[in-house]
This record gives sequence, C-alpha cells and structure tokens, in this order.
Amino acid sequence: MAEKKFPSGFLWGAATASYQVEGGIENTDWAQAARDGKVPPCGSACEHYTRFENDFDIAKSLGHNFHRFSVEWARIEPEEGRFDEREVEHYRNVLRALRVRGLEPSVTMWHFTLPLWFSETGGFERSDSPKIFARYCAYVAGKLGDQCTHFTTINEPMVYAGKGFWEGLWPPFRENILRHLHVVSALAAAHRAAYKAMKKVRPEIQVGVTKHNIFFESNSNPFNIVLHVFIDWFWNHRFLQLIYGHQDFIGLNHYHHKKFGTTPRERAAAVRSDMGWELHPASLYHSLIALKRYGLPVYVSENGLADAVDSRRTEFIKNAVRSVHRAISEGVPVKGYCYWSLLDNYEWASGYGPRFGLVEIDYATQERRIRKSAYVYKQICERNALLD
Ligand code: IFM
Repeated sequence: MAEKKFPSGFLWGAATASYQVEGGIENTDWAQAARDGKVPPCGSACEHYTRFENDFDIAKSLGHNFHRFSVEWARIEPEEGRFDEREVEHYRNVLRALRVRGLEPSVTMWHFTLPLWFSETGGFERSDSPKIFARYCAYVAGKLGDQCTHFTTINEPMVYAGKGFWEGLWPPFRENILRHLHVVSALAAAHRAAYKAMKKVRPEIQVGVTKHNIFFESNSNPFNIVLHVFIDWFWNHRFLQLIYGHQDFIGLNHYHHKKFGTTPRERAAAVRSDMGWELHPASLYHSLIALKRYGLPVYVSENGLADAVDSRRTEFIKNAVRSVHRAISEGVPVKGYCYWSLLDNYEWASGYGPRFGLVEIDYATQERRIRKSAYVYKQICERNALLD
C-alpha cells in the first residue's frame, strides 16, 4: 500500500453553517419565507446553539483539527446598527470551545440568511449594502479576531445570487437576470468593502470568500466548447476577478461536475448522491488546479455528499483526498480540507431530507450517531495521510 502523505500542519475538519444547525433563529429572510409557506421550516435544527460543546467533542474524537462555522448576522445585529453583545459572547464561547479541543477555527460572516431588517429594506439591492455589510464584518472581526485568524466574508455568492435572483427558488424569490447581475456586483463590492474594513480593525487576520466552483468540461463539439469556456468563466472565475486583490486565500466549496455534450451511456453510468448530483472522482482535483492561476493559498472549505445510508461516503472522501493530494503535488497550495458537513442539517429548500453529515442526527431525539465513513476520515486526519 502506498501512503499519500500531506504537508505537516495540513488542516482536516468539517464545516457547518449557523442557520442550518443552530436552531431557534426566527428573525431572518429564510424564517419569514418559512412562515409564508415558501420553504420548509427550520425550527430547532440540530440544537447546535446549545449542544456545540458536545458536537466539538465528537469532532475532536474523529481526529479533526479544523472547523469551519458561520456566525448568524441576525443574532449579532438584530436591528440595523444595534449589535448584541450577548450573541458576540456566545460566539466567543464557541471559539474557546474549539480552541481548547485543538480545533483551528474558520469563521464565515454570512452564510445565505439575512437579518429581516436588512432583507425587508432591500438586502443587497440597497445602494448602501456594501457599507452595511462592511460595518457588520468589521464589528465581528474586532470582537472575534483575537481568537480566530481565518475569516470568510460571503459564502457562495454565485449560489446566493443564482437561487435568489435568477431561479427564484430562495429568498427573495426573484427571476430576473438583470437583478442577478446587479446583485453579483453588489456582493463583490460588499466583499471588497468588508475586506478593507476587517483588515483595518485587525491587520493580522486572513480574509477570503468561500467560492462554489463547478468542474465544467465538454465533448469536442465547437458549440459545447464555447459554452463550457464561457460558463466556466461566468460561474467560476468572474466573482474572483471582481474581488481581485481583496483576498488572502480562496475557500473552495466543491460539489458538481457538468459536461456539455454527454452521451446517454455516460449519463446512465454516472454515480449520484441522494441529491441526484453526479459524483465525479476527480472533479475536486480539476477545480483545485483551476485556482492555481490566483497564486493564493486554497482551503477546501466544503466538499461532501448527501448519502443517508452511508454507502458512498467512504469512497467519496477517499477520492476527494486523492484529488487534494494530487493538486498539492502539482503546485496548488492547498492548506486544509473541510468535509460538508459535521452534522446532518437543514438543506435549505430541500429541508431535512438530505443527509450530508459525518454524524447522523435523529431530529426527534437530537441523538448523534457517528457514521462509519467518519471513522475512515478519522484515520486520514490522524495519520495526515491516506493509505491507498
Ligand atoms: O448545505 C449547503 C451549504 O449551505 C452551502 N454549500 C452547499 C451545501 C450543500 O448543498
């Protein structure tokens, strides 16, 4: 058996996001959409808000030394310009709980859910949204930056703008391509403003975004080649170009492969997750290689699959680790890998059906059950290597 060894100090862990796991968040656009019957209710989720220490005990027992989570904007700034010190203290406790367990934290400032006061006054369509977002991010960086050096501002800007303003499936349920383009620009401006404001308060911290990138390819049909090249630029690179010079690292969230011009045989042979997403063994490798051009450290900030019976997760994780190892050996400075997710959680418009967790949640009892694949990942984390 050959050993695929990782650089010393490589970070291994899992990610969560506040709204998807904490429970009890009612003052957001998503909670309002649930009250309006447009998306499934989130309710108490995994009760991670009160059970985080127990959950971090599990992460530590699984060999993790890294954990990505998000702070909930609506908790911290429940009214415009009013910040809640008690919620800041809560997240300081979360950071302490990670640190005492030897888990390096990575904090995301905003992961899809907007405070109601912000969404009801126009959200990122407001002309002053970059200023408002930067004020919030600078405040959080000031309060948490002594306990965390690794921050991302925006989670998956293209997904937020695509689902909310193009497909009309997520709040604010718009289907308008011009609005979509406007919001992508506004998000880039918000990130740039936040980056500068955070670095002013805490020059020592590292700030980036988490970018959802897809591995696109095509058959040899010229039309498909042009389509593939254009969509690759539009989805994967445009936002990163808009924030050029305003990021210390890139967080890569990776889930998808899309080939333009597949044959019926290829479609039939594809292995899929419970979400119907194709599981391409080397797609993470290709997505990492595509980030080499930016010359920045890269963290795989999310990568995972929905697999309720845990029959594909082990192979998925091994393939992902092979991809990261290969990308590093070809010069991509990958510094860490976060599986999505530590826990089963609220999967947005799909509710609680999909099961992404290394740890299964029984939502009736809040019992945590560690899946078998989590132990395979544990071996990789503890050895800092894959025995292949
Ligand atoms: O659950 C989401 C997460 O909030 C953002 N990235 C993709 C995950 C799976 O869909």
